[in-house]
Amino acid sequence: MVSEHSDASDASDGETAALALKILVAGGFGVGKTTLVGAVSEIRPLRTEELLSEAGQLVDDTGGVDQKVTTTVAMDFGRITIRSGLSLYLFGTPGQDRFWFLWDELSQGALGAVVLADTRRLEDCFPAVDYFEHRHIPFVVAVNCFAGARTYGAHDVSRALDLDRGTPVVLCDARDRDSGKEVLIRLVEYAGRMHTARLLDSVG
Ligand SMILES: Nc1nc2c(ncn2[C@@H]2O[C@H](COP(=O)(O)OP(=O)(O)OP(=O)(O)O)[C@@H](O)[C@H]2O)c(=O)[nH]1
Ligand SMILES: [Mg+2]
Repeated sequence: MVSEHSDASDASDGETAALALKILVAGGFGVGKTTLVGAVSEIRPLRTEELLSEAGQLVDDTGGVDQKVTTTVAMDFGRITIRSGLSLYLFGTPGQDRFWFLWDELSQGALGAVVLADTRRLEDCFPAVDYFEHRHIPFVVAVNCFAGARTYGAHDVSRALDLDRGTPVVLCDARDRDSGKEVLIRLVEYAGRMHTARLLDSVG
C-alpha cells in the first residue's frame, strides 16, 4: 500500500524517509477525472486519451456529456507533493463500463480513492462507490461542481448515494489545483483514520 524510499537528500538532512501513497481517481464517464489529475499534478500528467469513436457510440453512454470528444482508455497518472516527505501518486481510472477490467489492476496497493461525482448524473458513480465499499478501500466522494448544475449540499449527496456514515463528501472544482489538493488532503486524513481504527480493531 505504501512505498518508502530514501534518497540522498533525505539521508543528508536527517529527515524521515519520503512516503509515496497511491491514490485512485474514479467515477463515471466524463465526470472530470482526467481534468482533476491534470490540474493537481506537478509533473506533466500521463494521459491515455482516445477520440470517442463512432463504433464506441453504440456502447458508450455519452448522454449528458455532449461536448466530450475524447475518453480515457487505460489510465491517467500524475504526482503531487502534499508536504515535505509526502507525495501522492494519482491514478485516474477510465470512466466507461467497457474498461472495468482495468480497475482491479489499478486498485492494487491503493491507500484510498476519490470518487468524482456530477450531481446531474449522480447514479453514474454508484458502481465506483460499490466497488470501493466492497473492497474496504477508503474513499471520499468529491462533487465536481459543473457550471449550470444545481448545487446540492454534501449531506444531500451523502444521503442520495446512501453512503456509510463518516464517508466524507467534498464539493470541488476539478479544474482548480487548490480545490483538487484539498480533496486529496481530506482523503489522506480519512484513510489515515480508517487505517488506525482497523489496526486498533485487529489488536482487540
Ligand atoms: N464546466 C466544467 N467542465 C469541466 C469540469 N471538469 C471537467 N470539465 C470538462 O468536462 C469534460 C470531461 O472531462 P474529463 O476530465 O475528460 O472527464 P473524465 O472523467 O476523465 O472522462 P472519461 O475518462 O472519459 O471517463 C471535459 O470537456 C472537461 O473540460 C468542471 O469542473 N467544470
Ligand atoms: Mg478521463
